[in-house]
Amino acid sequence: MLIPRSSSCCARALRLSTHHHAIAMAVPSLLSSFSHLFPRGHGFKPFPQFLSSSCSASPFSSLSSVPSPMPNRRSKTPVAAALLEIGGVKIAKDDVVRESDPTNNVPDNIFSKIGLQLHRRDNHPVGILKNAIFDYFDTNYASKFVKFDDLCPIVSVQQNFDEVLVPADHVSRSYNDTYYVNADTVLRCHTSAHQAELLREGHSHFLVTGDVYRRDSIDSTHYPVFHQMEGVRVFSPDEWKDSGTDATSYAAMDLKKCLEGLARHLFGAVEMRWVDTYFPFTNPSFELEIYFQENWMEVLGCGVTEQDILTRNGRKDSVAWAFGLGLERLAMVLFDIPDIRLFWSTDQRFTSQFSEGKLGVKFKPFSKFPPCYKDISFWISDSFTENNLCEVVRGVAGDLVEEWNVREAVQGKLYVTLR
Ligand code: FA5
Ligand code: MG
Repeated sequence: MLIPRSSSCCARALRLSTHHHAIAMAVPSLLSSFSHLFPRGHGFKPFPQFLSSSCSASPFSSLSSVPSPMPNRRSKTPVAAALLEIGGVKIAKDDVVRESDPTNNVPDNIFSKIGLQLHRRDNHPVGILKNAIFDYFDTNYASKFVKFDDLCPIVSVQQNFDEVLVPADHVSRSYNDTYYVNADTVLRCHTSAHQAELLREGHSHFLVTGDVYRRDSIDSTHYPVFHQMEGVRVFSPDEWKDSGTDATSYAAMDLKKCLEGLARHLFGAVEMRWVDTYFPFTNPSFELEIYFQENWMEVLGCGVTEQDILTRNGRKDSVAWAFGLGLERLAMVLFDIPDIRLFWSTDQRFTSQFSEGKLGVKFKPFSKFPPCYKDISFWISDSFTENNLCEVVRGVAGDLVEEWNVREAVQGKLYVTLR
């Protein structure tokens, strides 16, 4: 099934003038802000027709096709700030979350994550990891890789899918898998959305880091908002012509060498394996898996860029490789963080464990209950035993008291801390 497109700017203007007086003034400036996103001929065509679809969430490596329609569902969670600015683009909440618009499936709880940009916080595990990866590339490639980490996550369907050759019926395009702002505009579901425009701008070595959005399964390694780093390296014919191998094999070998080096730089000795896979934008394509908590965990996808992408973007005689790293997944291995949801914690017991440039830190688990410390002191008799008092505490608070520490016992007085 194709997701239909038609431009209905008029219908949108009408809707705004009849139902949304309050935001009508803000919309022209928002639209002109969005127009910066499509500077090279990507027309911004707001609010075409919508058809939703259903199926279990699938990654890009899936070959299955777009499934059949299902109704739009959204959760009711706290509302975020109404106006954001990312990479110079102003984003109004009313234009990203519109319950009454059938072409829009972005819920409040997803909007509330836009602009948080964990990857730009030097004290956050995702930011610490990003900087460590930058160090690797700067050291090994003489700072040749240009870095982008503030590109707006609201992109056109063309950028997110068409320009990286995602087939029209690919499941990742469905409303079931992707957050649509309108039928032509999405919250990027991978940083590959920026590949083509950066190639067109003439970049040959670049890294794009950003937040990406997917309707996906619920478990400790999946979250609907996570962070990816895209890497692209373009080779000119001079670079492989004396290698004794063909361009594709040359690029594939270089890619694996680069990523294995990165894994060693980050983790030292770690068990990893390459798995052959499929992506619409690379051939051959691979995934790297790392052994973590008694399971193989997929941490990145990569491959040799499809020639068509290079040709369409002014690199006809070149060959290139590209990768997309899942930053949370790598950070989970690096810092021993058992659950991807922890990255969003603002609890001091989480945030205080990490600091800029510190890679060797291992996460120390803490209670899932909010902190609540009680300092208590008692007069005690000679027959006192700690276990007697523990029985009393257990009798009153059950399992809510997780730890009991005697701070001091002097002259018939006992000082304890309960947590
Ligand atoms: C992609 O997104 C491709 N764009 C990667 C790529 C780029 C391939 C360039 C080739 C060339 P995939 O859907 O497999 O591929 O996601 C890449 C990584 O993101 C995964 O390996 C995983 O580490 C991470 N990831 C995917 N889904 C989630 C999720 N829901 N939560 C957290 N991390 C995720
Ligand atoms: Mg994958």
